[in-house]
Amino acid sequence: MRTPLVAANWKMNGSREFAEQFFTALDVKGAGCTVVICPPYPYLPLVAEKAGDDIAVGAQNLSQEASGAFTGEVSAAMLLDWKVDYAIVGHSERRSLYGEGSELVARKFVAAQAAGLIPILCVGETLQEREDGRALDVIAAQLQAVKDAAEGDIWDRAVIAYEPVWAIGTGKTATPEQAQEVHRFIRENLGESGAAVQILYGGSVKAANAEALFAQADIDGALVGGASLDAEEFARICRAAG
Ligand code: G2H
Repeated sequence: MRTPLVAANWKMNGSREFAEQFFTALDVKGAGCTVVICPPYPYLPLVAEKAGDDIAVGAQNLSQEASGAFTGEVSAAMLLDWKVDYAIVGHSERRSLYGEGSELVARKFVAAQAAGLIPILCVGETLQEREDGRALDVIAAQLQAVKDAAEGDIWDRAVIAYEPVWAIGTGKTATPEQAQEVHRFIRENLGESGAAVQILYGGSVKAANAEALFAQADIDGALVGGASLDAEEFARICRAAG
């Protein structure tokens, strides 16, 4: 039995005032799922304070390095100092806009786990890759990079988010059946560990489409971008998952 999980990815949005108002408006009591808020780095302390014990905090990225001369980077240990539990790694915006390849993403995954954070590993294909019939091969390769870099039972302390690149921030959501097909594939790809891993769907999730997505057998929740900036809408998505 997997606990549903809904994570808010604020991306580079928000302000101190926004974060304060968000928590005033957010009511996820009794939602029946794990709720994670991933704000931009500067708001992590404020979000950690506001989140209290019932809501978890995540970072949107982290360094693969532990410490040293890496200007502008933030390590896993620093995130732990701020009561951060989760870290998104390999979001498609990091892959496409900041040149993060699967090997680097795998190093970030390892760094997160080594420090005690739970990585939320994002995988997903572009529209071209889907149209070429290569979606599942691309996702298998993204997973393989992590398997090659990490040792031991890595999937019992990890979350996976399937985010088809063509559905991110575009308003186009994968149909529940399209998403389910990929989620099932990911679970099977992980072998015995697959049954227990939380696999989230991401890509234009909103309250209006959440229920149909969560009704699928292998969809355990969502990584929510745009709709997570509205506390009431986000709470509705959390309740649909629970
Ligand atoms: C995908 C998602 C959250 P959105 O990037 O990671 O964003 O819901 O805006 O498509």
